[in-house]
Amino acid sequence: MNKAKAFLFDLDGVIVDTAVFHYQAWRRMANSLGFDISEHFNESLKGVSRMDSLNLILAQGGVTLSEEQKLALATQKNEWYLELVSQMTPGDILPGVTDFFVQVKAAGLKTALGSVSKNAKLILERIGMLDDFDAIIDGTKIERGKPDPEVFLKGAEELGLQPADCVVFEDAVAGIEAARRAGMRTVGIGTPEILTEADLVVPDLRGLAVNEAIELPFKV
Ligand code: B16
Ligand code: MG
Repeated sequence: MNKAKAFLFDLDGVIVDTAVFHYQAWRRMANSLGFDISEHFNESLKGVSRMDSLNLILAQGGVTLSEEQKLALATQKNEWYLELVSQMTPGDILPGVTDFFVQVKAAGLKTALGSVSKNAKLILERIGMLDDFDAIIDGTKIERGKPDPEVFLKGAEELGLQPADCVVFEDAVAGIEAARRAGMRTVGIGTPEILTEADLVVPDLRGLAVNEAIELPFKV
């Protein structure tokens, strides 16, 4: 097995927990339409693009709208979301991330961000990590959301590396599938019961040794 030359990181759920803010903003929108969404349902929105998320939520509430109305709702949700994100600070970086990045840089690995969020750069700026990535692939650079592999394939391409050189860190089922379809090894952040397809699953980056991820084999 190739030793990895680069680590590709999802943003939401791996570097920061913006899922709670997405949930609050989507919930506010659903409530304004007369229904509610559960925390459990919110799990299925992780890693899913803004418009795809909106369609799933409207289907959940049994609401049919025109494309124009949908765009207006997505814009409103994003404004509510940005109000929450604007209050983020470096204190919102998830446990273990900062130390892990120190080790990753010391090992000479390249890093890329692979997020479908159009707000990814703004969030990285808020938490002081904008300069920590050699490549940033976000929702403004891709046409297809996860589980399509585009976001991670573009990451490898911008780094000038092959998929076999890359290990992806992901918290979402759709993200693990995207990475696997890109031909990359995966570290799931969460629980093995949910991230069943990941090559290795850890609860967070605290206890993970960089060398273990560099030499990670595909799960058999
Ligand atoms: P935005 P990731 C994803 O980020 C989120 O997990 C998902 O819930 C969100 O709908 C999507 O970004 C789009 O975000 O509305 O900010 O463009 O997990 O790929 O980092
Ligand atoms: Mg995520």
